[in-house]
Amino acid sequence: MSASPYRIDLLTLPGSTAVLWSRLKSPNIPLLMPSLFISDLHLGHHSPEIVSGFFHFLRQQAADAKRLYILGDFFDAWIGDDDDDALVNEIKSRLHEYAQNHEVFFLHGNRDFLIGEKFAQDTGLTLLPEADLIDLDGRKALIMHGDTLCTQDVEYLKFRAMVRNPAWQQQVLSLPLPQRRQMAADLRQKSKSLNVMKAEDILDVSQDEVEKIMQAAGVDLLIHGHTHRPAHHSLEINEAPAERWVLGDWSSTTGWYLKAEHQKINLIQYDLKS
Ligand SMILES: [Mn+2]
Repeated sequence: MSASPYRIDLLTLPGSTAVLWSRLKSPNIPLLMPSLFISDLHLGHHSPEIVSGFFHFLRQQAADAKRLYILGDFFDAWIGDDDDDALVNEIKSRLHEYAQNHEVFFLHGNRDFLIGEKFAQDTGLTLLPEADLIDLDGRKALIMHGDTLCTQDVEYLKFRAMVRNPAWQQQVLSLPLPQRRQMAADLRQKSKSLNVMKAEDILDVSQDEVEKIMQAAGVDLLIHGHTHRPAHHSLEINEAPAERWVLGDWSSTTGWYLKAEHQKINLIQYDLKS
């Protein structure tokens, strides 16, 4: 990893140059190393451009990051950590390679909720709870996939309660792989009435739920994906300014990531081939 991209930023930071250079020399330089956030890549056999775009992202945009947070729906579907599919194995191996020099965190989306500890061990990433508090340059942020914020989608929340039940998961994961593959295919077919399976119809978050959860967590910063409505929203929590950042869903031509560094946050859309 080269530190050179950060040198120019020293000019804009407060404090003496000597202090900043000593920071650069230390092995742990959180202030100068960005954290990146992605979600909703929906990786799978149907999207070879996004898969290769993600590999490119790891080598380019994410090369100098300190931490990469994957906020769910990384895969379009997940049938169990024992899946021996060639594409799954390649994605795992690229993640593993990246995780040698970076910290990688993952929290579940509504499509890849069956990802488990074996996947985490195989790739070297850390599984996070479905909503987690993290420290961004001294600021507390709440991160989550975002599906639980869509409280008006009652049908989906019922489905979610079923599939997040450990007993249901255990039962499904004990089935032979070919049967699980078939189930995933059937589910996609049958679930077309469920909005969550149709990206274009995903409902937006409920503002009440956003405020409730931010108040409960005591944060003025929320980062999530899921809705495919990338944006920066300003709001008020406990009569103080707060913000909500929504990550973007990747397409065959476009990637999205959120970059937090130097106490600044930017949501970046870019051409997958750049
Ligand atoms: Mn989602």
